[in-house]
Parts: sequence; C-alpha cells; structure tokens
Amino acid sequence: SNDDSVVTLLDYGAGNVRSVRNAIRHLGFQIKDVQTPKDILNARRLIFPGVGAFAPAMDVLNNTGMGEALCSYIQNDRPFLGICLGLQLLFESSDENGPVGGLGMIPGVVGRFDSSHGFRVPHIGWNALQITKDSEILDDIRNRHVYFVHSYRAMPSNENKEWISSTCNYGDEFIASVRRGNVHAVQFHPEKSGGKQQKRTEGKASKLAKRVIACLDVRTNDEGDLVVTKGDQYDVREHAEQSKVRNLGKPVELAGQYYNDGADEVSFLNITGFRDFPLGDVPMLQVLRRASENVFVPLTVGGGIRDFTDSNGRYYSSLEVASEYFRSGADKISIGSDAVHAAEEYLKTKVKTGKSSIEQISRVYGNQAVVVSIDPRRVYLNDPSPNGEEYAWYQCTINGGREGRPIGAYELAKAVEELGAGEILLNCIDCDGQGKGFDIDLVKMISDAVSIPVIASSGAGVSEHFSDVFSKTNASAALAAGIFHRKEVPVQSVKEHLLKEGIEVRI
Ligand code: 1PR
Repeated sequence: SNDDSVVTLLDYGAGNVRSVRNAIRHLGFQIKDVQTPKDILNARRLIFPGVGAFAPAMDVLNNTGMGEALCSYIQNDRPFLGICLGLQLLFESSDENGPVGGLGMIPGVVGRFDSSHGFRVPHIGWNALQITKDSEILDDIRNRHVYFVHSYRAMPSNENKEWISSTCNYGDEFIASVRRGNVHAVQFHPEKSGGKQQKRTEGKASKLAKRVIACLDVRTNDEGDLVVTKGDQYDVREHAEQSKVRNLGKPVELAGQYYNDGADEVSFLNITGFRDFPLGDVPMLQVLRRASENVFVPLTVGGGIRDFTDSNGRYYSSLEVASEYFRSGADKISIGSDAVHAAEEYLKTKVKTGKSSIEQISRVYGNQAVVVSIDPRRVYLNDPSPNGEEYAWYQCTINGGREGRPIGAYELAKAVEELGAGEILLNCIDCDGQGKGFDIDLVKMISDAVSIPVIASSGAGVSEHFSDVFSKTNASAALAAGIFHRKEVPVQSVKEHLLKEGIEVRI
C-alpha cells in the first residue's frame, strides 16, 4: 500500500483507542500497529494515544524498548502526535501515584489539578485554548472548544515555554499542547472533539463549557430488537397498547443524529443490564462499535457492570465486563446498582477493599472513566401518597428503581467519590419523563457535596429547564432523553438558549 496513506499507531493495549482508530480511518488513512521498537523508528508518522495511568504506561515503554525508540524518533524530529497521556509521558516525571519518571523530552513535572478553589477534578468537558504559537494542527481549532478529560496536567515554565503551542485555563493555566518542529502533542482529545462548531467570538474569555448530554435508554423489546425506549418514572411500558415496550428508535441512528445536532456526549444505558448478562448482550456491544464509528464525542455506557457468573459457571469480574465495553468504543462506563452495594459495604466497614467495581475499574482506566449513576426516589413523610407534604429524603434504588435501599443519595455520592468514581450521573425517579424540570434541590445538594463533576438528569421539558439547573446549582452537565426523542426541542436550540442566557456552551 501507498506509504502516504498509512499512520503508525502506538497502542500498548491499556484501554480504549478505538475512537482514535475510527478517527484515523474516518480521515482516510490506514493504520499500522507498532509491534516492535523498530516499527516506531521506521514510522512515517506516528500517533501515540496514551491511555491508562502514567506508571504502568512507562513500565510498558521501558520494558519493551519502545521508550528508547520513541525518544530517538522524537529527537530526530519525525512526525509525531501524542494525545493526553501521550503528551504527559514526554515530560520528566508525574505525580500520578508517584513521582514516576517520564521520557524526559520536555522539562517539567506533571501534577494533579488542585480542587481546592472549587474547580472539579477530573477536568471533564469542553474548553477553549489560548494559542501561543503557530501550529498547523491548531489551525482548525483556533478558538473553538475541544474535549478534555484528565486529572493531571503539565504547567508552563521558563524551561518548557519554547515547547508550548497552547494553554488552557482551569483553576490554573496548564499546557494544552506542545509543538517543536514535527513533534506535536495535545492534552485534549482531538478524536473526541468532533462535530460542527460555529466560530466563537475572538478574544472572549473562556470557561469550561456546561455540557448537554443526550441519553439513550436501550433494551430489547418484545420482538427481540434492541430499541431506544423511554419511561415515565422508569416505567417504559405503553399504558394503552397491551403494555408493549415503548420504541422510540434505533440506538445507532439516534446517537448519530444527536451528535450531528450538537450533543456534547452521548450515553447509552442498558436498562435491563441488571438482569441480563451484558456480555451475553452482544447487540449492545455491537451498538457501541457502530456508534463509535461515526460519533466523535465521548460515549458512556451503563447497565450490568458488576461481577457475574454465567450459566456455564464462568466467572467474569466487573473489570472484565467494563473492559469489553471500553474495547467496543465506550469512553466511560456507568455503574448503578453495584455502586449502591459497594457504598453500603464501605459505609458499614469504612474499609476500602480495592475489590469493588468502582475501585477496580478506576485503578485500571482512571477515575475519569468511571461514572456512578444514582437512581434516587423521594421518600415522603407520609408515604405513599405525596399530597404536597415535605419529602424526607432521597432513597437510593437498584435494579432500575425496583428495589429501595437503606442509603440516601447524599451518602452514596460521598462514598463513591471516596471509592474513586470520577463523575456522578444524578437521575431522579420522580422527575423522570415528566418534563417538569430537574429536581433542583437534589442537584444542588449533590453537586455541593462532592468535588467531582455532577450530571443533572431527569425531567427536562423545555430549554429553560437547562438554564435553570445551570444557574441554580453547580451541575457540570445536564442530561435529557424524552425531550430529544420526542423531537420537542433539538439539542442545538437548548444550547442557543443557554448561550443567550450567558452560560458557556460549545456551539
Ligand atoms: O444498575 O448498573 O445495571 O445500571 C442500570 C442503569 O439503567 C442505571 O444507570 C439506571 O439509571 C438505568 N435504568 C434502569 N432502569 C431504567 C428505566 O428507565 N426503567 N433508566 C433506567 C434510567 C434515567 C435516565 C433518563 C433520564 C432523563 N433512565 O437515563 O434518561 O431520567 O429522562 P427524561 O429527560 O426523559 O426525563 P445498573
């Protein structure tokens, strides 16, 4: 094949590089995978999408001789693009479980974001850059938003300033990209920063944009097809039509449509995952694979992530289940029921065993890849009939709201943050599908309780509900389903409304 159409990819197998692969192919290139250090030295152009944590990545590079090959490739000014950890590894060292030595090509230490000034860590979402040096790869970006997801960052200094091509502000000013000759590296994810964007006004100050997320609740319908469904307070059956599962469309098509329409992320929730083994649910993995070919914003998938023994007695750890989702194209996984069990155990024993799904998956894939989905229900003082009485607490539920647990949403949120969750998807069963607005009290309580990002969910009915939740709470993102499925308000209109209200969005 023609060398000009080949990109060499350094994938050391630590996580999801499917989206990078899809993006390279989407641009019309073929991929050659690095097998030996020689493949690096012979590459015509090399992409290094670092995934996972700094120390294990350096171990692989050191033990395989690839680190040495990388250094000489870079020193020879060969065409290189590092992404995320692929940028951080170029520095001298990192504080991530460290200090751990890096490749040492660029002076400086990679440190953790400081969450003490109200900036949530991980830094997840769309932010704009300050470009400080000419770099062709930034020409198409200029002052548009790009997608970041990381807890560690490199800082500008006198020693590394000649490398820096752009910075970004999040609490501090950190290095968003570097460039020297043919060597480029970016902290953000170009492969996840897709979609049409209008030009922002030149010179306008930038903050992390509030995200608008489209959610697809997916399950098999009575005919055996995987469909997007939507419930009212989690009840997804039609009330008239002999109680059929509501069918609102095909998952891959809808995901593509919402991406084109400006959704900042797309979430798939396999809502029967609690009873069906998700790896048996091949169609769901297929949905993810196909969606990730055309959707270049982050994808989250949830449902059924837990330890499991199948009917043949084969045991799968939650980490194996999650890994299969990551390999199929998920950027984040979302844990519901199993997070409640883990939090209950942790609150009882006060011991982190390292064995819960949250701990295991975040250790391997990073906190930013682990979302906990909370499904709380209001419990009123005079249960069961809420006749305007004060509600007493928000009870956590499991198995799609079918079982209430003796733990509240606040306790759960605090516990899962300690166990290593990187984000919270906060639903509310009472508001789900009602179109009457988010539960502002609940979102406020939880987003004030934790320092990880909180996604408000359930109840959006008009654009004003989004501006409401962003102006009254510290939510980082708002997720909705029915409003988009019913085509009442397109994603784009929600964002235009937010912009008009002075709320920073990617548009
Ligand atoms: O417990 O780890 O297997 O995960 C199951 C996942 O499936 C959880 O994230 C849980 O929230 C979700 N789930 C389970 N049952 C249902 C159901 O609807 N019967 N859906 C369900 C949750 C809530 C949101 C919904 C928003 C916005 N759906 O995803 O999209 O409420 O809706 P709206 O904008 O129309 O109001 P596990």
